[in-house]
Amino acid sequence: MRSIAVTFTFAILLFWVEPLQIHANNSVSAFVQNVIYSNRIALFSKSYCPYCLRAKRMFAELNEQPFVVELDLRDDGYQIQGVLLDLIGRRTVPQIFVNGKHIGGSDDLSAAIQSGELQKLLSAS
Ligand SMILES: N[C@@H](CCC(=O)N[C@@H](CS)C(=O)NCC(=O)O)C(=O)O
Repeated sequence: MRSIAVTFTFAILLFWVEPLQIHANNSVSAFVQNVIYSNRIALFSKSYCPYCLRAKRMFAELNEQPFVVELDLRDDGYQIQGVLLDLIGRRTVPQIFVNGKHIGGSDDLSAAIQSGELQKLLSAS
């Protein structure tokens, strides 16, 4: 009798909690997609991260203002990092997108500036 009650409670919890989590993940995923595709430059960052500061400095030197999402300053920062992992296979910050195209982290940004690829992508908008 007790095991039936436990199974029943577990089933109720599963049916309740699972859709709530899927809903939360969907809205975080929609937020990430919106940030990437609605901004010329999107920068997923952590406020204390030296690589992120470096990326911000590189954009400042180019007189460009990225749209910055500071993951450590948001309640859903960990989930955003999970969505980014699914999307691009990377968990580190910064992650930079220009006109919807994934550039990568701070080292990749530096390489894209050196090669002229970044300026090419920026001039598309
Ligand atoms: N080579 C990478 C290094 C990035 C990196 O190591 N970032 C650290 C923060 S400074 C990180 O994401 N650590 C894992 C985490 O914060 O979850 C780059 O140039 O972007």
